[in-house]
Amino acid sequence: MGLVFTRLFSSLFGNKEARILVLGLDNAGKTTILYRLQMGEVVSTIPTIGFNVETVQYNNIKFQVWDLGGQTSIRPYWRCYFPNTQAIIYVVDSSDTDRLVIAKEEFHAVLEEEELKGAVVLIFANKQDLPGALDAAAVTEALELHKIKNRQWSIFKASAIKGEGLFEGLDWLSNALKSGGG
Ligand code: G3D
Ligand code: MG
Repeated sequence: MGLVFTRLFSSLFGNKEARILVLGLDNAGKTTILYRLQMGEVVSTIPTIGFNVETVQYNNIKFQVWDLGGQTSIRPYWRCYFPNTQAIIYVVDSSDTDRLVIAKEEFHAVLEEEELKGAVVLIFANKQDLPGALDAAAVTEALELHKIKNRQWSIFKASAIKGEGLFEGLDWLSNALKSGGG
């Protein structure tokens, strides 16, 4: 996966600083995906403001990960991480049907952020290996993805544990970014 990643992303953005946010509820599989991609060292920071951000720097591209759905009081601090964000990778636990409503609300709240309005969105319907996991169509419906306006988005089923679907999603993302989104 490391080499694949290099092939897809090394030519993007030129030397411009770029950011890709990897977001979702806790336990969705974000950290697992980050390690799966083997882009480099994952640096975990706990800023004084109290939420954990994992960062992987890949050339000029910064991948940053944190959990949504916690205390609302820390939300304003998320905005420090919004400038220069070209893409959002939103990760959903497709088997956690109880929390899909929260996952939907958090997702749409993020999309409303002014500084993220140009960002391309890739959604991973993760944990497809688990029994009872909703398929991509059902996750699309649950997240109300049809409400997304004026941006490029796509959803891919994935199993971060098995390493399935990640390439397909990232391939789409790199093409979307090349074609001018983000
Ligand atoms: P987060 O970073 O979004 O909070 P993690 O989520 O990457 O820490 O993953 C949470 C748990 O889900 C982990 O299990 C991890 O192994 C598991 N997980 C991640 N992706 C998949 C997947 O595709 N399929 C399955 N079956 N499990 C997955 P543990 O037990 O380590 O807490
Ligand atoms: Mg994590």
